[in-house]
Amino acid sequence: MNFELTEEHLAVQKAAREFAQTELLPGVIDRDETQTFPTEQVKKMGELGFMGMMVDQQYGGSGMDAVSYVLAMEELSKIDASASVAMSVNNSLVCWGLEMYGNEAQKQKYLIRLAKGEIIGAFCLSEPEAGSDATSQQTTAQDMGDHYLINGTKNWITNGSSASVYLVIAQTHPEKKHKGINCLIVERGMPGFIVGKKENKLGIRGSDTHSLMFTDVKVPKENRIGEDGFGFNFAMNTLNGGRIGIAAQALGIASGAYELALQYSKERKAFGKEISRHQAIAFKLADMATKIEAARLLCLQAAYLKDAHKDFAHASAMAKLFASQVAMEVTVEAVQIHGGYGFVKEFHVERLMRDAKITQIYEGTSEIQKIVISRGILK
Ligand code: COS
Repeated sequence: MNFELTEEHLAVQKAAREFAQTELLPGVIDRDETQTFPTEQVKKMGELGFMGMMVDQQYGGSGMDAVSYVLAMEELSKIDASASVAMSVNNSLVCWGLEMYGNEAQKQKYLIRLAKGEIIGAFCLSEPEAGSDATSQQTTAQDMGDHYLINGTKNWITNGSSASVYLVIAQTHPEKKHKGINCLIVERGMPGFIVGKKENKLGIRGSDTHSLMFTDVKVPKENRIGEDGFGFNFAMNTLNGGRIGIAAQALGIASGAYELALQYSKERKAFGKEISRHQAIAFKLADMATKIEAARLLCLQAAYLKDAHKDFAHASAMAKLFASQVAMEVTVEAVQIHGGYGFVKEFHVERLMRDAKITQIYEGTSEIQKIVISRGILK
């Protein structure tokens, strides 16, 4: 067993760390306050190859492994989880799904530009009444011969208004239940497709989360991914990889908060010495560091299994379950270590605490991860 990162991994980590400091940190508090999508920053992330990290170079990607992806996600999420969720969705839900299951024409038409970050994508599974219970899709894709007609509403869609390409999951054959679901590639601007209201959120406020409405949206059959009825399996397989991205995001939020708390505790004095030299604080730091290291190992293990083409569904669910819990625990402690300063925006930790919560909810709640893990154990 080798725990060493390669030179290439270290270079990706360093590049992501520098990018986060120079490009994401300036303005991050303001973007959170004003709910502003980091448009320019995401464009630069595309130019640096962060938007299609694992996509083969022939399709415009960086051709890197999932371990590199985890390292980059951690570094970017330490500073700006709104930018990193745009990256995560584009990389693991949209690009990976298209590269793995799309046909050559779909890859040429959509994947190349998505992987280069020239455009970004969205993944549309959740509905007003189908979040965790994802097989209960109410959005329909009626088979009209050479095209489908999509009708319905999607909710909580990350990159909702900034995306150009949307992977929409919809029911074609209700009698076949989840075996009748399809995934269709929908383009922004197709008649009948409306981007609905933007959600005013607790955290990741720079990320644009929208509902989407579809009324008789005509989508050519060539935009279906895979065979008729493959859509639900497509969504599940894609989410397994997405969960590695969100686990790494949670890890980054935790380690970002921890680094700020560590620094603060070495500067702030109380009762005649730095607070880090009080055991009450030192023990908190010890607990935080240990949990973060455990979360990191779970994230890297899930990425390693994916890179080795082994089954990673169980490992990615464990990584997401644990890392998101660590993100909540560590950010709360980081605020506590900062005392009153932790409660104000300038010190960043209150934002990280707010951002942490969503990692226990999206791309499968913690309860869903426990379903995936327990089914794996018991099968
Ligand atoms: N990986 C791959 N395939 C999976 C899977 C996973 N983690 N979980 C379920 N599947 C497959 C099953 O193998 C089954 O396919 P087949 O019939 O071809 O064998 C199909 O999906 C349906 O599974 P199941 O019968 O277990 O359906 P259930 O409704 O009991 O449970 C869960 C499915 C709860 C696991 C699923 O609905 C889920 O993951 N929900 C959360 C969705 C989510 O993450 N939403 C967030 C929105 S995206 S931001």
